[in-house]
Amino acid sequence: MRYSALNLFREGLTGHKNWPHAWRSPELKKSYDVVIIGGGGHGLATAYYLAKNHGLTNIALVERGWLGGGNTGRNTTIVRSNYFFPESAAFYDFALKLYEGLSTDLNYNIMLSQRGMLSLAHSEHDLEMMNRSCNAMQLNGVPAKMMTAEEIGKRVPSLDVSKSVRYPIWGGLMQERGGVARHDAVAWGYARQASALGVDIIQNCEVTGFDIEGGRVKAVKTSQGTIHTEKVGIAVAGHSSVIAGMAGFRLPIRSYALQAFVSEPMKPVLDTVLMTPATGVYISQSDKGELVFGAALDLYASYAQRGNLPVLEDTVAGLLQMFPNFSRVRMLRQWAGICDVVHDSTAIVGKTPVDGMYINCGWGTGGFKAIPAGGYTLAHTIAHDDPHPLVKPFSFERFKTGALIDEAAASGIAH
Ligand code: FAD
Ligand code: PYC
Repeated sequence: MRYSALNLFREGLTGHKNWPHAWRSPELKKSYDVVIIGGGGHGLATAYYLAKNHGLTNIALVERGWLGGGNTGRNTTIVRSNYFFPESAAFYDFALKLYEGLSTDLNYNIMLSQRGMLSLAHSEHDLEMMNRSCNAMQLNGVPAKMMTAEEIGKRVPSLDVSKSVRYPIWGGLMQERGGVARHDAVAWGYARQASALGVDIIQNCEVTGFDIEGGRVKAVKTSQGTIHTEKVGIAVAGHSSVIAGMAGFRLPIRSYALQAFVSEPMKPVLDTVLMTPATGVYISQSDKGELVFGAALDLYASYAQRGNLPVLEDTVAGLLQMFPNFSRVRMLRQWAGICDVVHDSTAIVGKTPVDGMYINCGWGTGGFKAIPAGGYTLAHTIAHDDPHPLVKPFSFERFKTGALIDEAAASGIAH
């Protein structure tokens, strides 16, 4: 089908009856070379790079709900690589570079908007820490700059930069390449290309267990039947401990709800992504004009994917400290996703204690920005049975050796 203006108009009038499906919906086969669990961004990207970079196409991707229905479709779409340690900087900047070429690579517009990511300092201490982060980023080859309060006031005129507010602004750390990307498009773009390369995407297919013999995975049990395979990639975000439990190992993870909110749409008022450690609030404005914002994790571990009222109240209070003129804006909706948090705020990507089983998890509140690199490196790890160099430091082994990478400050959200 050609995407001419006339065709778009005709399809709009006829209920999209001739609209081509973006990906196939095949029957599940009895065996595959690789099974990927989880149809979020990380699982879909893994399947895509396995097919594209490693020539493995006899793959099933199984998703218990619908593609992107987990955190990939629930996040606030911020992409950035302003991390502190060299290992994280290398990984997240690789992710951002892949994002920069992703619309072309997937031939699908992911609406990447590099409008700048600005973290605000509200005390001398914040400013010193941000100076350190800025220096670290530059040393790691990631462009960044510090901004004064005056420069910030000019860049974000709607922000209250006066000295009389509860959290006066002392300056900020800017990554100009940071920004936002359309989250659904990332999932759909990877799905479309993975499917075109031969990956079988199976929705409404829940993994319920594994057959493991002599320490090696032999089959995945699902709500649609057993799939025989020697290689399994796990990318299930908020339910990693549940799947690990089915395979007989434990992860150093606690799972919390993280909420987000959108306002009614408004005319353009904010063209930079802002994050403020003092209140934990972050905010951007979507292309539709909605304010998209959120703050800290809920305070207690839970799998209840809805969030609670006290965090909502704190978030709105923090937002109004920054933007008193938003006080009459109406909130449109609220939602939550479950985030798997590791105590050093760094993900786990690599081999598991079960041979042939590989995992990508523990992104906490910040794995959307990681999707292209998470998929790329997990695909390499599965194809070679050897961790990609970028994720060697993110291995499961680090909890034995003690080589933790504490990125709590860079996570932006209180962890
Ligand atoms: P998901 O997209 O959650 O995919 C995992 C999939 O696994 C799900 O679809 C689920 O249904 C499936 N699954 C689970 N169990 C099974 C099973 N037994 N069988 C089959 N399938 C199963 N990150 C950022 O970088 N920037 C942000 O601005 C940002 N904002 C966020 C805001 C909120 C409110 C939340 C909740 C998260 C935010 N994040 C952000 C984090 C980010 O969304 C996640 O880290 C990322 O989307 C994880 O992707 P994923 O593919 O691993 O997981
Ligand atoms: O990692 O940038 C991030 C983020 C913003 C909101 C939630 N996570």
